[in-house]
Amino acid sequence: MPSIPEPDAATAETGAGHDFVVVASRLPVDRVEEPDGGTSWRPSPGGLVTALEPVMREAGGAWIGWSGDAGPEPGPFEANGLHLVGMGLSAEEVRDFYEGFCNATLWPLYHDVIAPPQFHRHWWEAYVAVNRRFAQAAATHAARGATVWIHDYQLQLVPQMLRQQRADVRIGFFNHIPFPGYEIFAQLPWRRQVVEGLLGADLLGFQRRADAANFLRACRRATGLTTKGSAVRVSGPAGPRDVHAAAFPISIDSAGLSQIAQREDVRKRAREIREVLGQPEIVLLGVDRLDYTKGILHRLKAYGELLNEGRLGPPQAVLVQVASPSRERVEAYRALRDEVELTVSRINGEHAEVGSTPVHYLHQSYPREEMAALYLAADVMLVTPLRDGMNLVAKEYVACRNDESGALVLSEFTGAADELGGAFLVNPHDIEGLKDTIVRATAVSRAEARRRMRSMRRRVREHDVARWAQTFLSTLNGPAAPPNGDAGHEAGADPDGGTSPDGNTDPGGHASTSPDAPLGPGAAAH
Ligand code: GDG
Repeated sequence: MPSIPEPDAATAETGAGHDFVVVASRLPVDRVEEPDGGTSWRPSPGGLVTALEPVMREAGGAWIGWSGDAGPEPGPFEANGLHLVGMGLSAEEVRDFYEGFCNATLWPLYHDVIAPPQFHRHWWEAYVAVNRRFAQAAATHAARGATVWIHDYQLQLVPQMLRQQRADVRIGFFNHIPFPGYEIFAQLPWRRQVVEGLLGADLLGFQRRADAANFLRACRRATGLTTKGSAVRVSGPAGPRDVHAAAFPISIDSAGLSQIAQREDVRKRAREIREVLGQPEIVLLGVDRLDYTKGILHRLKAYGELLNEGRLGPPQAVLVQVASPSRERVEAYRALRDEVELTVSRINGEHAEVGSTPVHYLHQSYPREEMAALYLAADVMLVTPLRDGMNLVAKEYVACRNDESGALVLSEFTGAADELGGAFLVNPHDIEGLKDTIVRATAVSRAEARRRMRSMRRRVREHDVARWAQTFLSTLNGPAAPPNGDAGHEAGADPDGGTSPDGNTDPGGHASTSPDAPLGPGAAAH
C-alpha cells in the first residue's frame, strides 16, 4: 500500500496540471493507520471509481477529495496508479460543514424534508469556506482547457467558484441525490447562492428528469433567469452562455458484479446463508445505509404486521436486514438507529422461538463478496425508500440474479423505479399496499419472476456505470447541445428579485420542462 509522499514532491510531479479532474467530497481510498504509526491508503472501490478509473488512467486524471478524517491536508499523492489530491477538514469543519450543512441541512431538505432540516448561518459559512478550498484545489490541478467533473450536494458552490478563477475549463456537475421541488427548496435561506453556484457549470446532471425539471424551475424562481428546454441562459463576462440540466441516471458495474455472483465460493456462501437461516422457503432481504430516507421502519412495520396476521413468517419466511453504519454522529441518525433496533427487538420478542428468528438484523458493513452472496440468497429484495436519488442496491440485486429468479419490491420514490419496470412497485407510506405487494412478490410464479427479472437485467446490463460516465462526459465535451440563441427563452418569475409574477412556469406549464418531456441530450441517450 503506498504511503503519502511529501506534498511538495507530489505537486512537482503533477506538473502543469491534469486534463481530467474529478472533484468529489470523498477520495476513492481510505486512510489506514499502520501498527508502526505510519499511514497508508486502501482502495475503497465504489461504482464511481470503477466507472471513472479508465477515464482517469487514459487522461492521467486527478481525483480531489476528503480522506474522511479530521486533520491536516494530505495534499497530492499516488495510490493504485491514480493521482489523488487529499483535502483536509478541521474538526470544526467536520462538525459544521459535513455533519451540519451537508447532512443535517441539505440531505433532509433534498429528500423532501422527511426529517426537519436545520438552518444555521455558521454551518453555511463553513460550507462556503470548504467549497472555496475545493474550488481552489481544482483550479490548481486542472490543466489549461481541462474537463473538471464535480460531484454531489456537498460541493454545489464549486462550479461557480472554479469558473471565476478558470474560465478556460469545461465544468460538469452531477447531483447524486434528488433535487427537490421548489416549494421545498425555497426553504433554504441560501437558495439563490446555491443555484448560482451550480450555474457555474456547463452541464448539470441529475438522476431523474423530474430532478432536472425541479432545478430548472428553481433557476426561474430563485434567480429570475430564463430557461428553454434543458438550457438556462446565464450572463458572464464573455457574454451570455447556456447551462444545460438533464437526466443521466447512474448505474453500477453490472458485468463485474454479475461475475462475482457466478463465483463458486460466493454461490457456496449463499447456500450457507440459507442453511444457517434454517432453510426457509423465502428469504426476504433489505440492504441499506442506516438512513431515514431508506424507509427501513416502514418495511419493518409492514413485515411485523404480516407476522401478526400470520400471512408471513418463520419457518416459511425470514427477513435479513443489513443496516450499514452511517453518519453516527448526527443526531437524527442516532435516533433512527434506536428506533430501528427497538422495532426489530419487539418483532423478534413477540414472534421468535428458540432457534427461529423472524428478523436477522445486521448493523455492520460487509465485503462486496458477502453482499453478492446475500443478494444470491434472497428470494425477495425489499427496497422501500421514502426518497432516493437512484438506489444502487436495487440494481445490484438484479445484476447478481444470473439465473433470472428472484423478485424486487421497489419504492416508486427511487430513481431506479423510472428504469426497472419489472419490479413490484410500491408506495412505502401505504402500509397495506406494501404488505400486499410483499406477499404478492413472495408468491410470484417462476415464469412471471423470470419475465420481470429478464427485462430488468437487460436494462442494468446495457446501462452500466461506464455508459453513464461516457454519456455524461461526451455530452459535456460535445458540441453545445441546443445552439445558443436568445429567441424564445421563457421569462422566469423572480420572487427574490421582484420582477414578473410566476404565471405559468411549473413543469406542465411548458412542455420543455415537464417531468415527462425529454430534458436534453442525457435524457435522450437513456
Ligand atoms: C447515494 C444516493 C444514489 C451498503 N452497505 C454495504 C455496502 N453498501 C453499498 C451498496 C450500494 C451503496 O453502498 C449504497 O448505494 P445507494 O444507491 O443504495 O445509496 P446511497 O449510499 O444513499 O447513495 C443514491 C447513489 O448515491 C449513487 O449515485 O443511488 O440515491 O443517495 O452500492 O451495495 N457495500 C458493502 N458493504 C456493506 O455493508 N461492500
